[in-house]
Amino acid sequence: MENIQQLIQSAQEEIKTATDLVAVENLRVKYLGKKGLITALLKQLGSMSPDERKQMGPIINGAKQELQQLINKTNQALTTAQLAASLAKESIDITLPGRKQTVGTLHPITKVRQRLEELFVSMGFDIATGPEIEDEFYNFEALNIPAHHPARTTIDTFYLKDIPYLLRTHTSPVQIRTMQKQGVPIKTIAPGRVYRKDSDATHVPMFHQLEGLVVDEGVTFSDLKGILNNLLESFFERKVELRFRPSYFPFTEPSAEVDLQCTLCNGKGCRVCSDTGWIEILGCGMVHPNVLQAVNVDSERYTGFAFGLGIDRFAMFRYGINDLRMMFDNDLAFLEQFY
Ligand code: 2NL
Repeated sequence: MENIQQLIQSAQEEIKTATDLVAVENLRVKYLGKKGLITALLKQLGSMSPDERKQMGPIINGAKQELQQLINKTNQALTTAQLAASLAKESIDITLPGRKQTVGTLHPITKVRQRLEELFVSMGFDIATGPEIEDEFYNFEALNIPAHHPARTTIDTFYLKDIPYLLRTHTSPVQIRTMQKQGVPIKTIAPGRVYRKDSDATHVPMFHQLEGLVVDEGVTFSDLKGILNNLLESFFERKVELRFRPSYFPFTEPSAEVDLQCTLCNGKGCRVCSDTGWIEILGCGMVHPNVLQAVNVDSERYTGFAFGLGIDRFAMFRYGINDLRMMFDNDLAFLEQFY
């Protein structure tokens, strides 16, 4: 009898001081499980005398019920406490602003290339593309650049290892291929990536070029001036003042470099134009007869003009960026400004 009271009391103590659900379950097994201590007492009832059973029955059964209730209550309390603790830990600040969904944007160079393409297409040009890995015939020979020309040295050109190929240094080979395939007359542009080794603090070894080529009977330098004037006024959305300065390229004769009057200072000279009043924007000229002959075009009957411009430079003009390298740093904070 006293033993039973003691057993019940220690069971209650243990359950009350249990700190987690597992401990409570272990105590339930210990006292009320199949081989539990209270269960064992219940089993003993069967072998008792009727009097004894009458006295002990209610006590043991009562103890069982009481312990079960205590276990239930403890389980509930522990569950609630655990939930409260995890809620406190996982609490979120509902006053925080939502997360913005961002949408990708086209690279500024891509946007400027597309803009130039649209303008040329509106003037009746086709768009041609070609391989970035070329051979010496298409990149140099056909363009009247002889074997010992400095442009052909390994100093300027990326040559592939062990095979007679190189990374194109301009998109002219695309024009050569197009003339070879489609013949003349031709009126086409070739935009794309080109590679030159001369990288330094302000030059990267890859840049984007757009070349134009028009060959037909009776094409003159005046046609070239007309096309370029038209293009540049459309691109800059204003009247432009151009200056054609004599220059030299192996693939054109005569050749010229085209300067745009600086609009920041109206030709007076400032930082942007290095105090010259003019900004160099492209190179051009009349296609050299040797170039036409290289692709079996009759250079007595046909004449043509060609030009080449740097898309990256045009992007800088359009967006007022003064450091080309920003274009290639892949800094989203910078790139996202040009939507
Ligand atoms: C520049 C100058 C130029 C050409 C590119 C060309 C192409 C053929 C025939 C003749 Cl197929 N010429 N291209 C002509 C003159 C200048 O580029 O400063 N580019 C960045």
